[in-house]
Amino acid sequence: MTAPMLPPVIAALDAEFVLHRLWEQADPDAHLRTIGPRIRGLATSTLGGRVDEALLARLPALEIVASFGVGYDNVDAIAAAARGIVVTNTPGVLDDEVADLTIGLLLATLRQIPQADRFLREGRWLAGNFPLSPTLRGRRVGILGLGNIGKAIARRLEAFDVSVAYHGRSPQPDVRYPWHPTPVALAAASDVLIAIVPGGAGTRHLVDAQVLAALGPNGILINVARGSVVDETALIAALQSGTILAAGLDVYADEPRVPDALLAIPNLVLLPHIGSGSEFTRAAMGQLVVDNLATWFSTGKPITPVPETTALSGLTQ
Ligand code: NAP
Ligand code: 8YV
Repeated sequence: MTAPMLPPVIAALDAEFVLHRLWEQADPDAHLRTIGPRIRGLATSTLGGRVDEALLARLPALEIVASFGVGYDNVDAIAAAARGIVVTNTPGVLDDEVADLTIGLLLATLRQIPQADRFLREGRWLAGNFPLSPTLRGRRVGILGLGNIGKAIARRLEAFDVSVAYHGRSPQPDVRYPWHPTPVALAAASDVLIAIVPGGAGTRHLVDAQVLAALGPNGILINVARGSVVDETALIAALQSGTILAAGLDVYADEPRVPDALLAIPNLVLLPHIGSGSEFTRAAMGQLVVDNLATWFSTGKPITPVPETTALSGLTQ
């Protein structure tokens, strides 16, 4: 295990396997030199550093990388596949939690809920009412990445009586929301843009200055995907200049470091990557890490292999 996971996950893996805790080693590099050739399974997360070709080369007996989180941009899954190593993630068990948080972040951004809380605590209500806020009423919402979580967000938005459209690399035949062929086209047709695509090279800066300009001066950006998906410099400029109205962020380019320029912007709600961060959902994600490892070593079939390594796992998805 590269970084600490929840105590029940550690206990479950301890019970079934010989668990090496890399983060507890005074010299992790020297420890890897000693135990690396014997390691058959790796439990990791975004906190555990990148699982790349260099690390995989030090683990010649590795069969499986079980990553905590549905996004697995922390793992070079193509390099793993080339070495015959299965990679698993934790899809499905966090969709509702992340979708709930996204709606909360959207409403907090529009109705300025954190700003209103600060206003009251600072005693400013005594001097006059909190200013009127923007509204969700009448807004068109564009979802960038209509996957499992994007669909859970869309279902919730229907109850708020707003229209939904989406962009992905191709239209989904069984989806009735309108599809737009580019992020710019989706932004131009939206007053709220919600990013919930995977991170990595394929989606780097998908939301750039051009997309923000298309979203326009009444536009709201919500990013619950990965920091790499949004050009942070362009976003700072867009918020400072009024190119867009406001934003809500759960993810950043260089977590947990958040640029001072973002911290100084008032029309911005900032969360510390808590999309899936309830005890209930993190426990379910941890259990799926355990189950993937246990099932792999008992049956040779993981539960949730990522697409890049599905062919290795004897499963079709
Ligand atoms: P998913 O079911 O695989 O959906 C991903 C969607 O993104 C798909 O609909 C896919 O559509 C689209 N997509 C992929 N590459 C794209 C590209 N280059 N351009 C446009 N669209 C693209 O994944 P999910 O479970 O919904 O999770 C999505 C992501 O959310 C995760 O990978 C993670 O980064 C992020 N996440 C964040 C948190 C948080 O705490 N903030 C929590 C969970 C997940 P097409 O294949 O049609 O393009
Ligand atoms: C995780 C996430 O908490 O699942 C994801 O992709 O971003 C979060 O749910 C994070 O990956 C923890 O490592």
